[in-house]
Amino acid sequence: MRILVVVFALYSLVTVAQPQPRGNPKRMEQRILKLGTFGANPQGGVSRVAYSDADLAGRAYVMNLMKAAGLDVSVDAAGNIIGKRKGTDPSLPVIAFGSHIDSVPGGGNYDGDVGSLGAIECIELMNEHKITTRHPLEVIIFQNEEGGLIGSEALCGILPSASLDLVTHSGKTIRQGIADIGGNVAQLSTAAKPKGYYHAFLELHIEQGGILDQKEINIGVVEGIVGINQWRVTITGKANHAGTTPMDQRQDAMVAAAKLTVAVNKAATSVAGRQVATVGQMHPEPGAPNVIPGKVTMSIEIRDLSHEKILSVFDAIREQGAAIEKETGTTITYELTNENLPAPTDKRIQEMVSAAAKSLGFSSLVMPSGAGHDAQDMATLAPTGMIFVPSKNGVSHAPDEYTSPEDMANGVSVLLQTVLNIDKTKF
Ligand code: HGY
Ligand code: MN
Ligand code: MN
Repeated sequence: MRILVVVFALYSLVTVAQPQPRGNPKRMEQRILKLGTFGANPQGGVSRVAYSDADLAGRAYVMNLMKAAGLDVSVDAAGNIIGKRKGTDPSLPVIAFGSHIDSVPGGGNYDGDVGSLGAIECIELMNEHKITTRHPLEVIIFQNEEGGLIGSEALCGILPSASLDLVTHSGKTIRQGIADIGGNVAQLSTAAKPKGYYHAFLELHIEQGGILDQKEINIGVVEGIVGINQWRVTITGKANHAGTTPMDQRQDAMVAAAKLTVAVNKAATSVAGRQVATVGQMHPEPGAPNVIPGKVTMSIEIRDLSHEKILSVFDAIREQGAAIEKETGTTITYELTNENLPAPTDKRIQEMVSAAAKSLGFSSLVMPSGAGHDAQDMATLAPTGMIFVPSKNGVSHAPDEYTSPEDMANGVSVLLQTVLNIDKTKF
């Protein structure tokens, strides 16, 4: 009898003391540098814009990693890459986690990539530690996140059909792009998942701001993701000779655009809150130094955790715009080209992420996301959580975007523990 007690005590000591699996910093670094070669820019960083050859090459690379990790890989009708791993109970809803690998033009090597490779790393750890889950798992690499969360919108059944004809940074329309990456626009609706299909969704992502880095905190527990509205603005004046047209007889679209840009900044800074507003694109026509621009197209983007705040800032801009039209003799029109609603994350998952970080010995901070993410679409389908890791000097969407191998691996360790905790939880 005594021997039995000793054996049992030893066994329980070993199982209880099992260290939690930890992300492999070397493997994460090796893979993110390899992924960074697809669309690499000479000045550093990447331009792996959606549907480009670099995007196709990057997708092939991550699909191979997913297959090698034993996932059953497919591309849905929207062009999202989905890697499935069986659970012990196939009747249970899916736990999904993932991110994107497309980048902005002149972007960095970590935005989206950490969460995509981190999801695959999570599966590698499960394989190495012979971990099985009750729920089936899906690793999702969403397509064209940077073009307006296109892949996750399609997967959530909320992609406006008008979006399909938007021309992307690759020069292709979204419709053409989806075809080129293996989707099938004619069957787009088959990519949409019903409520109840997912048990939960998690996204690991770089913070893209400087809070964690400055405060030297390991993990961000995202409480909510900002809404993003984007408009295409067309300003029409009158092209004329730059030399012979007196200053008081001009209808200069560029002057109107300049005044509107200042008005955008003023509308965002003149009220309290975290809202942000940006003019990122401006295109004067005909674009010759000796011709007064007769037309300017430009972008306006407004973000906030409150959709109402976004609309009120836009109203203030339009009011200013009306005065600018009168002052410059131009007309200004606004076309909404993208609207992603703000999304709070699930409180229970927030607590699980904080608990996982603590159990692994990491510091953590509950914080909002100023960047948009596929998770904000997934939050319309299932309880959703986001895990942030630090961005060096808070830089993102730029060549010197950087997150250390250790920070990437920490994020993976927290992702894995949270997935395993969700697997044991009935929401
Ligand atoms: O623009 C964003 O916020 C995200 O990086 N797509
Ligand atoms: Mn991103
Ligand atoms: Mn981005």
